[in-house]
Amino acid sequence: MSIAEVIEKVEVKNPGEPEFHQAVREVLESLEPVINKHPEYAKAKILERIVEPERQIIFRVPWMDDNGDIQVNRGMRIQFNSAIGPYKGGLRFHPSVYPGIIKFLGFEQIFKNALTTLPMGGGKGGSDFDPKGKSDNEVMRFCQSFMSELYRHIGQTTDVPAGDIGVGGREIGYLYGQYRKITNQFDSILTGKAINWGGSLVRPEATGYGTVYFTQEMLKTKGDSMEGKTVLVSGSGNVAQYAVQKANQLGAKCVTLSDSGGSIYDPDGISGEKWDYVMDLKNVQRGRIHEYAEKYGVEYFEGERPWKFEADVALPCATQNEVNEAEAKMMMDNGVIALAEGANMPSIPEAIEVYQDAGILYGPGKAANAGGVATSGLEMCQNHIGMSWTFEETDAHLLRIMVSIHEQASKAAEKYGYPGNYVMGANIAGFIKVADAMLDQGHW
Ligand code: NDP
Ligand code: 2IT
Repeated sequence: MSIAEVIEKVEVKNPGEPEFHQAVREVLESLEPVINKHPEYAKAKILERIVEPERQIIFRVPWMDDNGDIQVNRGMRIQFNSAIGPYKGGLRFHPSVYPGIIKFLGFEQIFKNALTTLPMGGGKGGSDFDPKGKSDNEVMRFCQSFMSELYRHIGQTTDVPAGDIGVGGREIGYLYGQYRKITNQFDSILTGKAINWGGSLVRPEATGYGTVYFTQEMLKTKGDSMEGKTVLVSGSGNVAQYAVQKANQLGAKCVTLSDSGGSIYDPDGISGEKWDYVMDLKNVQRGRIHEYAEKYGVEYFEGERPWKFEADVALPCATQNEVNEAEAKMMMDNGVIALAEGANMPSIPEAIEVYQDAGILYGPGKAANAGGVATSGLEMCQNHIGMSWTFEETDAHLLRIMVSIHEQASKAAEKYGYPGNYVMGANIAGFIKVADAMLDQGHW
């Protein structure tokens, strides 16, 4: 089957799942030169196999709200590919979750995890549960019910979930508590755990830090750095928060944040006490970003995304398809020279074309945001050896891994005739590692 035929078959077999189609198309369209050079992949039907999840689990999650009413949500875990290690990838709790979203994320995760240099396969899960406006007790009861089914499908050498949108330290705690209650085991079955019960230092920071480390590596190829750069950041959750902190540490100035309500623009930069305020607002008060504008007297743009301001660097850190073609053009006109994706698939395909036509440094999510899952791999490693590393040791591993991902993507892009194209490079390097493992292990 040609690449176009495989894509078409995915569309027919997975109707109504545009995000999954988009992710498959983006990866497979990069692979033409690889498939031409390696007929053994076509012979072993690697493409046809890699687009089909190894296993998909969908389950009922009933829970009781604070009024005593029973609510019912849908839970799922898609175990996509375990050729190079146990399934690994986050859980997303958001009302938009349905199999098409989880498949797109699980598919991306296969190649991202391959780039981390660590032995992790790809998977993803979640629920259409909306944590917004729920009490801690409601979130706990939901997590307990979710884990009461999920526990039988995961394991430290089988599948190790973690956080994603709507799943942070609080949810991982409740999920882990229920796993222990059911199994009587202190297994390494989740990452993103708190530091006092098996978590790793730097895991909370890792995705945001890693995205900025990757940006720094891209800038280095032009003899440039983060120092003095003005940065647009979207989102105000885990990834955005620590992207801002690391950018500040490297001498840049972050001027925007957003949430699903709108964006704030603070031309003086979000640092020091203002950054502490965002951490408290989002992680403790669970408030909205417009409250920042009210507190610091800056502008709030309701219902708008933060891409219209002058800047050198852009870091989309909220969600999929949050940069459209017009916004991408606006960024190019406003001076953006580097864009790295903290979020998964935040740029629509037409936006990516705009970046590539303009020749900016563009780091796609599966390379730029791999620091989160990489540090999850470091957390598993520490759990397995029964030790914990210092912040400095773990951060040094993270930096080394991000440098390696940049190098793998650059080398693969160059080898296959697309120098400087990190989309081609990341897709090709990630794919080859998994495809070779699948070849080695026979056709199943
Ligand atoms: P959080 O839940 O901590 O934060 C998500 C942020 O994005 C919030 O500000 C949220 O606003 C905003 N957001 C979510 N959905 C939408 C939407 N549909 N429209 C507008 N804004 C939205 O999640 P994370 O920071 O963990 O995740 C952010 C992105 O990074 C996701 O794409 C995730 O897949 C990716 N990622 C996360 C990793 C991790 O380790 N956590 C690792 C690698 C990638 P609101 O509160 O209003 O919903
Ligand atoms: O998209 C991602 O890489 C994550 N949400 C992190 C997954 C993980 O297992 O740490």
